[in-house]
Amino acid sequence: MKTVYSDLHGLQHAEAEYIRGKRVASFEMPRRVELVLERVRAVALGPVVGIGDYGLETVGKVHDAEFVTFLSTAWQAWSAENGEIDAFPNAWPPPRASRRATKRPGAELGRFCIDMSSPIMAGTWTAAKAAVDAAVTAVDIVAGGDHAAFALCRPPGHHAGRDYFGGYCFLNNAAAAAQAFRDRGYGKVAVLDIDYHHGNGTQDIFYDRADVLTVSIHADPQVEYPYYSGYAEETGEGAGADFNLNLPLPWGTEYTGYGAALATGLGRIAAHGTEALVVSLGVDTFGGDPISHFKLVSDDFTRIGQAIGGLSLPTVFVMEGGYAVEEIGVNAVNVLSGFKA
Ligand code: SP5
Ligand code: ZN
Repeated sequence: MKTVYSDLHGLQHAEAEYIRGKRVASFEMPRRVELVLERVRAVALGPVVGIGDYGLETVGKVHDAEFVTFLSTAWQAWSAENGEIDAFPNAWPPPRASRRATKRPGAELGRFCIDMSSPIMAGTWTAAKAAVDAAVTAVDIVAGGDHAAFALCRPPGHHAGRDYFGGYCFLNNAAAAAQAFRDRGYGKVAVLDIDYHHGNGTQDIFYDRADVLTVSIHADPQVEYPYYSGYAEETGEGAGADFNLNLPLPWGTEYTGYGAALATGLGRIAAHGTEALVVSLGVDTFGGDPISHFKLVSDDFTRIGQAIGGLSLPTVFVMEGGYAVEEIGVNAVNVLSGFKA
């Protein structure tokens, strides 16, 4: 399996985030994917290739134009006012407030940002765009005849919606991959999100569409980020009714419970008549993850990969979360090795 990688990801290197009132070192860091790359090489998973430049066409199909303009110019506006300091929102629009644009960068951040974990810095846009390009490059590798490919990208993407960013995510790499499959003639596409957190952004982007089925297995949002979505009753709307499946699981979930939910999700993907699959590959379901509460062990990731491989679908894996940095390489690559076996 080919791995798609660009070192432009390193331009996103947040110093800090805010968790429960505390300013702490960012859990999302460049070293995460560097260690996955090391593991890819150590097990000889396959060739490592660079990214193509796909411009803004696919991005524009999964994100609103106003949002894309904001994100690509946010640092320029913020740093002109505040200097070289990581950008966080300083206010959010309350319910029923005006959605109109303001003249202040900190207020503009509040219009598009959903949390205090995702600072914008000088290289954020370049890094986020390179991550999308990695995901779309992986789609082209599969469209070109490979059975599967791995987009080893960061910053992650699945919390980024049509017009918002957060949860360490700025542009939705997996959604761009799913859309790219559609644009290359795959009629029915599915996204399987196995990150510990609900893929709220991916759900948002495809919520009213039947051509891209979204399935997410994640921690119960009543107690876990992103809190305001990921519930089982969210099943899609309009043409997309019944094309979104959320499988929330309790804290403490081990492979017994996880594997059952995975089988349910894979069954739904098969029933969809899926022609191409995008996997949002988060490994923050690992028992040793510092911000999560599932109890998977490293061998469980191999079993997850085997189960996904059982679908025998053209598949693009897109890297998402996973913060047990020392084990992230083994865990992520176990999924890929299990898929191949
Ligand atoms: C891509 C991805 O995995 N994003 C995750 C963003 C999670 N941000 C909120 C983290 C909340 C941590 N909960 C407290 C744990 C403190 N030990
Ligand atoms: Zn996550």
